[in-house]
Amino acid sequence: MTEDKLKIVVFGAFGAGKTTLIRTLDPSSKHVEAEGVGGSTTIALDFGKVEIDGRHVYLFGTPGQERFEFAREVISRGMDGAILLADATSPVDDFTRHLYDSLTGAKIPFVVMVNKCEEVGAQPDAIKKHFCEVPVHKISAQDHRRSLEALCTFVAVLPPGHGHVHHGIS
Ligand SMILES: Nc1nc2c(ncn2[C@@H]2O[C@H](COP(=O)(O)OP(=O)(O)O)[C@@H](O)[C@H]2O)c(=O)[nH]1
Ligand SMILES: [Mg+2]
Repeated sequence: MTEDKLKIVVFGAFGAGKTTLIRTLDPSSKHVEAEGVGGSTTIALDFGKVEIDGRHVYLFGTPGQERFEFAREVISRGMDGAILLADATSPVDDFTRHLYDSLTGAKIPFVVMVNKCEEVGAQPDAIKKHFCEVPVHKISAQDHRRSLEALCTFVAVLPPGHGHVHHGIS
């Protein structure tokens, strides 16, 4: 098989809009939530697929709380690219900063998408200033056109995915 498969993982703090973005890009995406014993902790994952220029793009949404570091590590293994979502309606938090530093250090191709830009009072330019080393796209995850445009721009610069080279089992 010479199909080009890309694994892209969406990172971001709780509430940044990861689930919304993946659902907008793929309305039939899957959202899974699991509750811990006693209902104290909830872990949420998203999975969606989009085809862009004949390339199969698989989108994975990671848990957006710090304590789920292990789950993020497992989900992000073998990723071809990453999207970091930041919220334009609130200041950049330490966790988002931590994700940014980790992704920069990991040498994974990634972009920042500043979300909720259509909100009254959103300050996308102030947020953008925190992320100088990578491309930043201003989006609204509720807006299909803007979200897809940003994803397409990112995907266009990605080399063929690992799935192309290392075949998994199916
Ligand atoms: N105004 C606005 N709200 C958004 C946007 N994207 C997500 N939200 C809202 O932000 C909240 C958190 O979104 P969600 O996708 O669940 O975030 P997640 O925790 O990162 O998965 C929800 O109430 C969404 O409706 C957006 O582009 N604009
Ligand atoms: Mg979510």
